[in-house]
Amino acid sequence: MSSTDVTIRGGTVVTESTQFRADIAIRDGRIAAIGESLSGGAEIDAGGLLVLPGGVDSHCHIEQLRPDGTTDEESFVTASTSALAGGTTSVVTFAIQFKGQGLRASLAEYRRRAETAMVDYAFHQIVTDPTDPVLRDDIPFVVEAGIRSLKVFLTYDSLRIDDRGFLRVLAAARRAGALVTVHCENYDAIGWYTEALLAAGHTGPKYHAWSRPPVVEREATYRAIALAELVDQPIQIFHVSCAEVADEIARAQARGLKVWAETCPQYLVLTEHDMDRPGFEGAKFMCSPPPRGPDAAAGLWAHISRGTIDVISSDHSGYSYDGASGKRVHGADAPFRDIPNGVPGIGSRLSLLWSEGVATGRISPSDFVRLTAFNPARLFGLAGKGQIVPGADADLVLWDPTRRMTITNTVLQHRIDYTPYEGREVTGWPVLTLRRGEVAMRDGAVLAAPGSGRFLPRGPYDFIRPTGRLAHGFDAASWR
Ligand code: DUC
Ligand code: ZN
Ligand code: ZN
Repeated sequence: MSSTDVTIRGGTVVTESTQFRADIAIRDGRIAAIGESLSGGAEIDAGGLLVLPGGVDSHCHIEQLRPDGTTDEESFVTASTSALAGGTTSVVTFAIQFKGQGLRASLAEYRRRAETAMVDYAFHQIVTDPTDPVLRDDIPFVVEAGIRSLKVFLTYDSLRIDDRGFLRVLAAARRAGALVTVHCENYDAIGWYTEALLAAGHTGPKYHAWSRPPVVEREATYRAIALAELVDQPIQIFHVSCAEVADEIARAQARGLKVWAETCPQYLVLTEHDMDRPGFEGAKFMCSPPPRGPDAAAGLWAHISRGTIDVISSDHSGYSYDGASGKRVHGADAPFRDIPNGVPGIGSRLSLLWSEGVATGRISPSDFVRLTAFNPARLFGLAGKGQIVPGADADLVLWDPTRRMTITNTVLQHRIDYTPYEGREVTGWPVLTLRRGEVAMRDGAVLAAPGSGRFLPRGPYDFIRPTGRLAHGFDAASWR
């Protein structure tokens, strides 16, 4: 009698380093065996398909709390639905600190909300107000609770911290043992430039890109790296939009600093010209940093190939186009400064990257697995995720590399009322998603039950260990 629950038969397994024909046996939600002629349990025919690790989206904003008590429009149920439909089985999303408050209450509320998720989930803790009690008590508390990454913003009025605050967060992260992720744009430069643009009557969505050109992101990236070096704290630079920024990161990596980088499909397939569509339509493509000029994608692909960029996440941050709290919250003709930033992308991430990356020959299937599942899982300490090895969680996607699809908002199944990729043809599509051995999506039908996702508490892991390199050997971080 077999104790196998599910066998996937006849597929081509793609891992972060190789691909080979094999069957996969699953028991108790985990991969039990990989080999030839396996059988037992429910058998799933993967003939002609690739078997990939379920996608790990390490940067997506889901049901994020807002200071007025409301949340982002995308709920844990709708975001999970879109994720599973698109082949993603785990996410890292954001618990936020509101200025003037600590971390614990909003984390508790966020954990409660996440209980409806159908994907497995972890959190980054956003720190906006690094007071003494937050640094001394709350950061160690959230790290102990399994949140091993912090996020800081170097811009946005309600979120930004200044350089002193950033240094204090870096030091607290090092003491507690957490990675720090950074949104790098220069707050004062954007504010100054924005005032000048508005005064000149340049108010439409396209001027969003003008208000924060690459130099603004490059300067903040350089500064983030330099301050992290001073503290000897590992960091990940989020949403790198162009080669000028990636160049800074490559220089730091070449010097042996623990700096990793992420980009997102919007920087590979959209351009700033998308924000120049008639009327208010350009608002659909507004995110920060903004999509850049037509040559930017080629520069990013070069850095992906060189290994500067480790992760491709969605930065899913949906604001609907027509909804009351979406892109038009300040009116249908609001100046760019008042239009919420963010584009939806949790469900389109994998198909866009396969189509633009693998189908075009820019990257291999194993590169794809590394960028979308293996690396995000390793860099954020998600044990058991992003790998096809015995003992790993049986999060698997049966992927049809030849399937041609037209992306529409309906196909993506998120709550946001648009996708910036509407009408785009892609090659490569997920046909079945298994989450911990359960069929969570088959042919676009999402079958997972709300609440079936699990919280992924994270312990200490290698990437967050400092290098031990300190100027003059003096460790300011240990003095708070
Ligand atoms: N930029 C962010 O920093 N977060 C969410 C969306 C965006 O565009
Ligand atoms: Zn950001
Ligand atoms: Zn983000």
